[in-house]
Amino acid sequence: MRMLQTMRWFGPNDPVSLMDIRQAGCTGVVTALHQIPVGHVWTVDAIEQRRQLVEAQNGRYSSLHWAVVESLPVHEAIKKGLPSRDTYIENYKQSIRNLAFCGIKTVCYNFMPVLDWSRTNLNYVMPDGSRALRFVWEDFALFDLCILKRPGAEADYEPEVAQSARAQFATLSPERILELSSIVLLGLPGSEESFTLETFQELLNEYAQIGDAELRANLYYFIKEVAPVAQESGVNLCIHPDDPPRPLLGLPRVVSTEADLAQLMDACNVMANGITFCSGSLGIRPDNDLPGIVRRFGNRIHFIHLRTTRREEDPRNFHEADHLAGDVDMYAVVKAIVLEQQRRAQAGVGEPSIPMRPDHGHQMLDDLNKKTYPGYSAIGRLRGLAEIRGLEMGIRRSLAEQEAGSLVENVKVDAL
Ligand code: DNO
Repeated sequence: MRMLQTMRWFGPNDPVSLMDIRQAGCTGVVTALHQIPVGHVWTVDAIEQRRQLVEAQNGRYSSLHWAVVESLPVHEAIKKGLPSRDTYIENYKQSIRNLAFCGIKTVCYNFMPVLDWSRTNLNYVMPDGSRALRFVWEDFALFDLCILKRPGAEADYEPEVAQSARAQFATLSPERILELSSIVLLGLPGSEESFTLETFQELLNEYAQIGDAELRANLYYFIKEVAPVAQESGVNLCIHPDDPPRPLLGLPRVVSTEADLAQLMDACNVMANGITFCSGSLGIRPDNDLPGIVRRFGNRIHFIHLRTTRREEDPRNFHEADHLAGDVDMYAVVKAIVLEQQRRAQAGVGEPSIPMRPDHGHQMLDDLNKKTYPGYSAIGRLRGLAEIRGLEMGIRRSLAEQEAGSLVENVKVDAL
């Protein structure tokens, strides 16, 4: 009754193959129909085609199955609460029903306006020569103030940060300016497209009237519509937290803290309204108590991303650390997950084998010479998964031994 080990696969164009994922020790695959434009219905045909690709059996190799959709993206009209949102919500419901029909029952999504995750460096060199993803607040300020030149950006940065970003900008080569812009403007994970500065600014402008309260209301409106349909279809929805978990570029972010998660869970009190517990994103904030979140939201956690970052001297900066060597206490997190799984097994309610993927990994060894999706090279994730697998096994065994030990103790006491 271990966690279900999975890896993300971006589809047939992913340089990491299904065979690689199988040999990493996974049985589950996490994928999405990235080719379908956001907001369109995922038809049964399209889902089936992907499922067959993932689950194709040739009799010789161990089988894989499509365990989780990541992501079924939410159309911007829904996030903005536009009148057209109801049509997109109906489409979303239909995609959920179609996925359920094809036997795919776990669906991850996020509610970050315009952007998905944000970084400023995709090639940060670690002391061992491997490469990691990094976020530097001042570089982000530089992009915002000097490259994008977003109206009103000034107000979002301390004067020292703004000043030093400007000074640094003056020294940047055109190549680095281009590089930084393309990193921030990278489109959705799995897509080859990215925004231009102009289209990006237009998209930001559309949020001018949408603050924290409006975005929250739009999220709760959405979940109240879709979660009952998911519940009825036997599908578990699970929201991915914001990454990084704080407002950026003047855009609100409403899934960053435990209080945000609690409010969302309360907005529609059904099991299908669940959480993707991403230790990497939530763990960027020191005020998020990760094992506590697992304990408190236990039965609503339908999918797990395990990864950790390390905060730097300026705690707004971070880089992605080795899976067991960052700010997240991975031992405490995995222990809380194991206990939640045991609770489910004993209660006979919920799926004890929660799907988990090692989120991101360093680009290392042979992968340093390959072009892969940022964060999604094979070997770094394989390393992360192997470490987590060992940690999980150690925790299970020691819990079982403790329990057996206390049983023996009880027998001794009873015999006295
Ligand atoms: C980054 C991922 C996110 C995640 C989406 C889920 O690598 O963790 O892009 O897939 O936010 O909707």
